[in-house]
Amino acid sequence: MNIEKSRIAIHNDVLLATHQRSFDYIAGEVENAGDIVNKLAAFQVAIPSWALGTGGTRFGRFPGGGEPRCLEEKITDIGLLHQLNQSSGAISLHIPWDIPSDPSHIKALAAQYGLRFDAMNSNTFQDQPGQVFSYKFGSLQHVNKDIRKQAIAHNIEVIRHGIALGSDALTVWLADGSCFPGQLNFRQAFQHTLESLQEIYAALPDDWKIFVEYKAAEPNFYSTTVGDWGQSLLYTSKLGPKAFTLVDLGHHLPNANIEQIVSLLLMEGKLGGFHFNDSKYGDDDLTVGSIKPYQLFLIFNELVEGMDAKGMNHATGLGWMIDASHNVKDPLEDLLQSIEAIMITYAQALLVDRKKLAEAQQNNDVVTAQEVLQHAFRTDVRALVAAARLQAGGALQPLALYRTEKVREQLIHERGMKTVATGL
Ligand code: PSV
Ligand code: MN
Ligand code: MN
Repeated sequence: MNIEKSRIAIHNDVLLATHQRSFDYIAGEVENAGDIVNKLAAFQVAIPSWALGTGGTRFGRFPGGGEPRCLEEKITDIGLLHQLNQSSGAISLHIPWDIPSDPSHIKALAAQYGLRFDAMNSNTFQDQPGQVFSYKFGSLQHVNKDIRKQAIAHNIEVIRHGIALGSDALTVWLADGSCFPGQLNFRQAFQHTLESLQEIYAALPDDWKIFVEYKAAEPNFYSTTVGDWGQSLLYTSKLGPKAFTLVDLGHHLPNANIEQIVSLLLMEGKLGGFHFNDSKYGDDDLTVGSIKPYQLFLIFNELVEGMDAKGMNHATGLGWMIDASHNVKDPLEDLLQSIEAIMITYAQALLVDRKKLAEAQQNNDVVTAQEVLQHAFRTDVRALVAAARLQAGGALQPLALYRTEKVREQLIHERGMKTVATGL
């Protein structure tokens, strides 16, 4: 299915006068509104193929119907999001959940929707049917060399799928670790993992990157072999210039200062990208900006400052991805909310008066420094974000149009009520 351009135009016409009033107000308040709108229009966030269905929890799952049943339908769903907001122009696949049987057909379908293939994700945290060895006690860290070899081969296969689709990055998230003290020799687990990653790194094409994602805990609850940014940075530094650390916002111990981590990784040229989500307790994978919007703003503040200092292009300099799961919301509505939150926060970070902040820092004027940040954070930038969508051909209010067009109802009509999205 499609959301016709004419439907978007009718929707925008109805809202245009109100939008223009809000836009004129904010454009009069901030410097370079046009520049900010252009930056927002260029900023694209990849949608994970596994976030299109209802995730559920280990206690149960309550599917909402009309979920994509195959890779083609996942691409369609992301295409619909992109038609609505013009900010979701990429898809991140997980192998083997999304093995493309015919890569050129899949590539052509994605291109029809204006989508490109972002980082490919490998999976050595589950056993697959027909797999020779089990990952119960880890994959790249495993004490058994044959099991490590199997996991290495899988990652190389994922790179091959990615090459066929035009991707240029591999994200490795490992569940490897231990559940009880004494189970693992930490140094041996690290060395095995490093050697395995080195073999995968050797198989990367010249223009590819590898992202090493860290996570404090879960499914292992005593130790994780890539447990924090320090460990990830050790691996990526030892691997070489094509290796970067990936920050998933939900993968930290409580109260971690993520913005400081981001700032230092960026300074070292080792920040690869993000998995955006939000959380209150652990790796909750909630809607971006739904719990700690100020933290997200402080992260974007470091990103804008750090990327500008290095002359990096905001849109293309890092990998921007969402990693979320939906238990009680329509996944597509939830993703629209996440993208909106990212765009709003990025716009607010662009508003920070850098000169004034630097002066306040130089003078140890703590109060002014806080005022500068909070002034930007408290500015209502929604009209700037909407203007960027309008400029790019999207809808002024994507969520409202999604509902009035009855997209979910149409998907249920096409695919049925009892669908189970492939993946988690
Ligand atoms: C692990 O919690 C993670 O954040 C990794 O990115 C996985 O690939 C993803 O979730 C999907 O389960
Ligand atoms: Mn993640
Ligand atoms: Mn996660």
